[in-house]
Amino acid sequence: MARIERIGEGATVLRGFAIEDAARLFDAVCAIAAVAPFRRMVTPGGFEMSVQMTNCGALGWITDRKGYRYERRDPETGENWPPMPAVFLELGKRASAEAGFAGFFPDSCLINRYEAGTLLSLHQDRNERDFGAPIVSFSLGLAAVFLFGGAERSHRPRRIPLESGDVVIWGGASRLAFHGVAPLSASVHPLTGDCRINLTLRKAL
Ligand code: MD3
Ligand code: FE
Repeated sequence: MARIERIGEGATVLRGFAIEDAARLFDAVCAIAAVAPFRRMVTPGGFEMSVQMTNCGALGWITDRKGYRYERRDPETGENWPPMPAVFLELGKRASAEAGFAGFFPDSCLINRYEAGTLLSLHQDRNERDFGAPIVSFSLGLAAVFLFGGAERSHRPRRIPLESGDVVIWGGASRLAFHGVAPLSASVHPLTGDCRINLTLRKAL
């Protein structure tokens, strides 16, 4: 079973929780990306993000010149986002229950793809309606250093290494914490090759 680490109020790492399912998760990501390709989105300020993103589920998170929001359709294809794979839902529910958030029912999954040098600068996830629901994240492939800050941007973040199969549940007082990902180091992983994939299961509505 996974090793449980409490890293903050409401924030729990389940080390290796998804190791046995990592290949199934990655296969599902590849099937989603075949329909809704990874792309670099543009921030409202006009900058292209270094992370490549896609989504599955009833709603998908997007950004463009008009702002950050959830949309039912992929703006690239005009189609609905691909459905949430059963394995995402099942593992997300199990992981959140393990961390003390029973009844989590995600309607959205943002999928991030990092290559060497890709980073995610400090931000809060606040486009969801219900901050009472946690966000559950799955790391696949190359390891990364997660930056876990506080309630204010000025709070210096802690560095938390995340490896393939690690699952983190962010809820309670940590739900609106500032967070990011340090630039990814170049390496190769047997599952994903030269990249890191992160899934975040969310209750957007
Ligand atoms: C802490 N993704 O997609 S997942 C994101 O590794 C995002 O791709 C990172 O931040 C990644 O928005 C980190 C872990 C995560 C997700 C949501 C959080 C940590 C969080 C919300 C509040 C606090
Ligand atoms: Fe985030």
